[in-house]
Amino acid sequence: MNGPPEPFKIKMIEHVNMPDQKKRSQVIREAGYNTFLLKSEDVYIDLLTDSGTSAMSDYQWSGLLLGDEAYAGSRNFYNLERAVQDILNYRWIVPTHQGRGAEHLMYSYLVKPGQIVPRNMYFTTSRLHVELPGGKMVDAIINEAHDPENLHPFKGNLDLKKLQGYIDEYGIDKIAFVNVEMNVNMAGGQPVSMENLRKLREFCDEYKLKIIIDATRSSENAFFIRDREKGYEDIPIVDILREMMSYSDGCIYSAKKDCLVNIGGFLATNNEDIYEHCRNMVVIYEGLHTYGGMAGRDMEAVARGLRESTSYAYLKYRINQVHYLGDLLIKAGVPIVRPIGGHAVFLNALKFLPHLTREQWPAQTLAATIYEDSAVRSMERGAVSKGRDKETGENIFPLLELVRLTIPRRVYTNTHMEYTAESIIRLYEKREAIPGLKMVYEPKYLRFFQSRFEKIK
Ligand code: P70
Repeated sequence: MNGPPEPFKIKMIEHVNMPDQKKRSQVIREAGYNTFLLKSEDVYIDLLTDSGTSAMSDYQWSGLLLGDEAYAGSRNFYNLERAVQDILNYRWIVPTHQGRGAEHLMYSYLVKPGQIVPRNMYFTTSRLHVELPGGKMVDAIINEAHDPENLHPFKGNLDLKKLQGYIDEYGIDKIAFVNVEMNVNMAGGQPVSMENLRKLREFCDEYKLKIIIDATRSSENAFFIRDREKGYEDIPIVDILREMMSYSDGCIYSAKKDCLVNIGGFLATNNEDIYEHCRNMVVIYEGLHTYGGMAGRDMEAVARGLRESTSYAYLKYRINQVHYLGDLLIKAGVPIVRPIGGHAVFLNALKFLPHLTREQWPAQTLAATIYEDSAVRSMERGAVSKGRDKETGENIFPLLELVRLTIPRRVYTNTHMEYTAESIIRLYEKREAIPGLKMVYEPKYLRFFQSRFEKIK
């Protein structure tokens, strides 16, 4: 058997379409070879993202009917507050419509113009919310994370020597805070170890630096700590999460991932100043501090989902499914990021399509080609996502030029994984015949969402 069986059964299904070859070629051309611009009804298996795409449990769905839609003081807010206190061990929470709402409130308070924010690899929205108040995000992840084949078990770890280097170079006053992402998305879903968090806390205490966690995929990170780190083998996921968060001054959380909901987010902290400021700001940008852009029913689903995400049986099944897909590809020799991460399998497009130049956008090309072959939708995570250098205006070509096959939680079966793997293996066998793309439209912000391409003849 391929890992543990699902710790649930299916109660309701959603029909999906399988467009034929002619239709697939037509719609991907019309979408400017950008998978973000495809209509969902033209997608058979949607691996664009694990964000907001999970299947909720009957316990979560039933919670929706208990939504208290009062403008102020909804009971569901207090349920969410209690869940965050119990599981993440923070005293105060400010709800937001989704993760970037929390990033906006937290980072616009903590970042002053000219300051830098070291982080274990950038994330697109996080970097933008550091830049908008005049800051700059700088990379502080260990070098192993930039090598798709390095098998380090905690490739999300921060490099304290790099942090020291930034302090020496910029001066301590120029560091706004240290940002730690759990199960680092852009590195391939790679975890941070507890030992690294502990050492980081000691390091930051010496300099009185704040640590803010991007806790978006923290339950999955906790699973890897239990599975890979000595001394945590038998520790409940909740206890691991509480310890992880105890090394921080606060977190932002996109509930659309590990909390198993379609919409929602929050920030949480034990720092009274951060709480006071964000609770003030939330009413300007999101909504009253007891709903922050979410309906009461959404907050209930987040509260219940956060609790469900701490089930070890669920996490084991979840991460095992991601690894099932990755292992099928490894067996066929397809180049992917290793170790296989928590939420997605990342194809190494530079190795998959070595005949393309970086300006022919190998990852964008591969994502479009996979759709054309099988109606499986994936996402570019390379130079198009990385964008341009703010000072020079030139394209930045990161070492990682990847296609992300992101697995929604509790949605697809292993047969769907096999179908996906077969398409990619088929393409790998005829990879030399795959032509590149040229960019014909580029928006100013977060260009990967809306840029358009044409096939190079
Ligand atoms: C994804 C999504 C969202 C995200 C995240 C981390 C580590 C914050 C957020 C923002 C959605 C996405 C966003 C931008 C580009 C592509 C995809 N990640 N921190 O698919 O949260 O979306 O709720 O505002 O991964 O990885 P939210």
